[in-house]
Amino acid sequence: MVGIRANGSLRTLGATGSYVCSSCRARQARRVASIREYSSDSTPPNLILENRPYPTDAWTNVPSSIISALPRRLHLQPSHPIALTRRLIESRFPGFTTYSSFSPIVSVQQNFDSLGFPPDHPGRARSDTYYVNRDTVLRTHSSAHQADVFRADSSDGWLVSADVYRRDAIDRSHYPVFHQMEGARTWDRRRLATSASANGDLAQAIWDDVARLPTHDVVVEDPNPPTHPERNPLQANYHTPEEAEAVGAHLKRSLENVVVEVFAQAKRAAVAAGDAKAATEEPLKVRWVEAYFPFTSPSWELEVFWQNGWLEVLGSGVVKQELLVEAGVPQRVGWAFGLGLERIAMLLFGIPDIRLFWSRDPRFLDQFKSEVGEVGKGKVEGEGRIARFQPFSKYPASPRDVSFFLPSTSSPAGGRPVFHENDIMELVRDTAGDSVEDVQMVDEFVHPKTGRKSLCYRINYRSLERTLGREEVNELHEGISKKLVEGWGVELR
Ligand code: FA5
Ligand code: MG
Repeated sequence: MVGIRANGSLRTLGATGSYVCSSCRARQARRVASIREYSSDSTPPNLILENRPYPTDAWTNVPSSIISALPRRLHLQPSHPIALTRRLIESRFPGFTTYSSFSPIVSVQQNFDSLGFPPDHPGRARSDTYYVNRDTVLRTHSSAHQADVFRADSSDGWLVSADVYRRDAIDRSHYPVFHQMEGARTWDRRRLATSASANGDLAQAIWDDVARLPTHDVVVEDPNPPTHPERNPLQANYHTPEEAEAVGAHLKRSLENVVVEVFAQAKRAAVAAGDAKAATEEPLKVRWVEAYFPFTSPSWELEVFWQNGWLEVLGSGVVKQELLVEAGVPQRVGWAFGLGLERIAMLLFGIPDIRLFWSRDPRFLDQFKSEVGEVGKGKVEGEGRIARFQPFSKYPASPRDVSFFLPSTSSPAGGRPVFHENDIMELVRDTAGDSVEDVQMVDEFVHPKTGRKSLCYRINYRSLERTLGREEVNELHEGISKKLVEGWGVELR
């Protein structure tokens, strides 16, 4: 599915219904068709997840590497950069109720249906989502909890932090497990009607709250109208244009304040680490772009200029009123956002590679521990600290190519799953784990005589923790090649 971005570029719809970034788009364009033969004997009758058995079926596609990541919950580990980032953002939303221990195993209803994803939405595809079975998935976003929290929680503001799972590429900013924070702020029309302030005028009451938010002096690029009839429509059955505009203004100021604070702290940490360049760095650049999500309208994404490019940090919008009606709170009106904690943590700590968050190496983890005192021989760990990441070493890279012909049958016959680039990513991840820095397609052609498709992927082996031996890399690479042949029926070239 393709859409037009505010800046005119084309975008495709991604796993959570948002439009995806240009690098993601390039990867998606490389979808190639072939048939995957699922050997039923390789899937056990049950998957044990979080100590509970889940029956498997033809939809099951959760590999062991993902199952072993389930207990990690980096957002809850004391002094882990993801947890420190969570706490820093939470501190920008005083009075909000916080949740951070909802199970990542959710129903298809929670992850997709409750948010209004149409049945044929590409985000539901098995190439993008980990299915435990037909009805159960590993949540692909923290929005999976929106409806439940709106139903159960009567507070005006709440935040949900969560580990989320997506079949995705392998590179420095993508990992199949990452962490999101969801947030929402709503206003209760009924309560407003009986309160003296703003004379029951919802838009005015929201503007009064905007005036109470802290201000900042960062210039934000925001050429977008409050709503747009085609690109970003008003929910005209439910909201007046004035109400939608006020909600959008409150949303934008609240989230700009988060990013401004993150950058202020990042700069402080860099200066403290003796990074003279940081002190004179060009000012923070931030912009809002129009977006699309099935569960908000109008919708926007916030991007930050970082390392020579625009980095998308969050998606957001005015909550679809149908969702609030369905959740039993039709009187509430407001905004929601979903933010990538790794993306923010990479900015905050200067962490260059997303795999580092998964490291158990004390040379990484100890950098963010605060030592508040000493008891006996050992140090007592405090709440952690925002410190500039100091790389401990850059080990050499070992690139290896794998070239192969896909099987000649190329139509997804019999309802079997279609081969997708994410399948190679997962095979590499499952075989070589975090010893792979990135995987890129370097060549693709169709044989003029046989019509068969050939692909070549470059797998860049590089550990974050040590130098990999030549033999070791060869062994990993042979393992991957072998699994491509056995699992997918490809012919190596
Ligand atoms: C969503 O996930 C929506 N649920 C966000 C939302 C919530 C919109 C509430 C409206 C209301 P998206 O797929 O764009 O949207 O992801 C949100 C953020 O998660 C991104 O901006 C990015 O910061 C982060 N993110 C997405 N994919 C990855 C990934 N593979 N690795 C690391 N971070 C990611
Ligand atoms: Mg997005």
